[in-house]
Amino acid sequence: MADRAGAILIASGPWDPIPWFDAVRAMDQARDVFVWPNLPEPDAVGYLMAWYPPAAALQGLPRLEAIFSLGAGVEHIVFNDDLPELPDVPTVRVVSSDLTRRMTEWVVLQVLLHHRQQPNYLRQQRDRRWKERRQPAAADVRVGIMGMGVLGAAAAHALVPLGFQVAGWSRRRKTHLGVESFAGPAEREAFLARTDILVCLLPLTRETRGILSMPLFESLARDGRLPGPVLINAGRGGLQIEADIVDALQRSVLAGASLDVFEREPLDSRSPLWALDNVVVTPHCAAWSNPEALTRLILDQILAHEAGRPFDNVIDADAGY
Ligand code: NDP
Ligand code: OXD
Repeated sequence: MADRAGAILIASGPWDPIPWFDAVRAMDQARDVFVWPNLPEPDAVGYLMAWYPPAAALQGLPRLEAIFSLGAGVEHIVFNDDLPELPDVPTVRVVSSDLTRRMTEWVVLQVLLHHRQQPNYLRQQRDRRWKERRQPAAADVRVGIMGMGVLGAAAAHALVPLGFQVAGWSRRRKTHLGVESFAGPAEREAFLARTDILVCLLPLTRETRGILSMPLFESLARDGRLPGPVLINAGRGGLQIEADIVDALQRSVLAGASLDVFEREPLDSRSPLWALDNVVVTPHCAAWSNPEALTRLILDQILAHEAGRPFDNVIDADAGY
């Protein structure tokens, strides 16, 4: 490590940096690790571990070699107006079986919850009311996943064996067993028109911002076996227009929603979403970034890079994900 700047700087924005610091320390005692803003040797920093990093943390790092996002999403780095021009180094995102399994759990939970009409049964239970509802088979319900990357594909592979008709929409066509693939803007309407439960696992980019809006909700299938279309979003809050979601739920354009992400987080206590029937609100916890699991991956990548191998999971800066 003598001729290279091998130290790590952790700039974890709103997240507590200590579990990340402790994880690096436990796994690599030889490496210097600093926690922003405590940076005695900027010249020594080769790697930045970042989550909503403050602007100053990206400046004055002359020997930086890579930025590691502490989550799968990277819009907090690439589309963050508060940041200066990014250093010309690779930005690496999280691809981790730990994070992927957590997201799969959340998606399957929300799909089943709406499919089995659990919000209605919970309301009935509160009212001590015994009423069986007509229950379609999973085989009669069409799930559509927007974003068929690491997380979307894993969710699709978990939903297929449950019997759902699963399709995915992405920029490029995919070949996943049992999953119909729709690609690009030209096939978006056909994808929506066959979808009863829409799961959104898109990244937030210039193209996807605000995509979950009234015109899209109105394009979802109206001939399904459930009481109406359902929206499930764990991608990013910037993908959704919350006023449209509220309006769509109130006018039965949507029959239900599960939202893990919001235009502004934390969700304002005055938001009508908290109190709407058939809406499940979770606090951006669908897939927690586990410091031990993710630090192991980051350190493995750093060691591979220092041995002359390329980084994995480098984002495409032009596409923004
Ligand atoms: P990937 O980069 O692996 O996948 C992104 C997918 O979106 C790809 O299939 C890509 O298409 C598709 N896509 C991107 N832009 C478009 C577009 N304009 N039109 C159609 N499809 C598009 O990301 P991940 O699966 O790892 O993560 C997805 C997102 O999930 C993250 O960016 C993050 O925002 C969110 N997330 C949320 C968490 C939470 O706790 N709520 C936790 C972790 C992630 P193609 O395959 O053709 O490139
Ligand atoms: C992520 C997140 O992007 O936690 O990983 O939102």
